[in-house]
Amino acid sequence: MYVATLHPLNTKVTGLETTGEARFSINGDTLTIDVSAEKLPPDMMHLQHFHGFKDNGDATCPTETADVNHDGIIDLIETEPTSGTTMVPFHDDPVSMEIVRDTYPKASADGTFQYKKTVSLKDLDAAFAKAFGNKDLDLDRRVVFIHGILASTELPASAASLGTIPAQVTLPIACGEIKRVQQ
Ligand SMILES: [Cu+2]
Repeated sequence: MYVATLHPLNTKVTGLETTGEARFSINGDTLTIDVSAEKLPPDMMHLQHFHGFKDNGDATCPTETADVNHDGIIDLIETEPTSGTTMVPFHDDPVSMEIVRDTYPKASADGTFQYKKTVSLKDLDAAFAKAFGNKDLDLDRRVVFIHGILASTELPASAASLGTIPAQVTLPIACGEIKRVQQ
């Protein structure tokens, strides 16, 4: 069993103290991913993934110092030095490894969501190895991010994102380091 306690990020932008917990339970060949979160920007879909380093360095959550352009925002690109890159998505089909997909969890009107997905660990390991060349997920060296603020939220042009995806979609709003725990 692995657990990440999710702490808020970019609270000045969201006006919210987004928190949550991600749990990873391994039972034989199955991996069950549970994420619960609250105080999210409501009524919208939130991207969520684990991020990490291809070379298996230890990913950590960004702090205020990650805001290297001093625009008051820790954008997705600014998380890369501490947290690595986007690795495995938590939507309807994590094994697909597709990052752009419209089946991530949607926060309810009260700003919460519950996500639960069980996948074949063998299939996920194989997809992960194909994408990143690692044979093991190495969960305890990864971090979980929840992303996304309301599309109507104004951001400075300096808030960077991936490709053509609006920065509102990828802005990190919660992060947690995954730790191994005894069952
Ligand atoms: Cu992510």
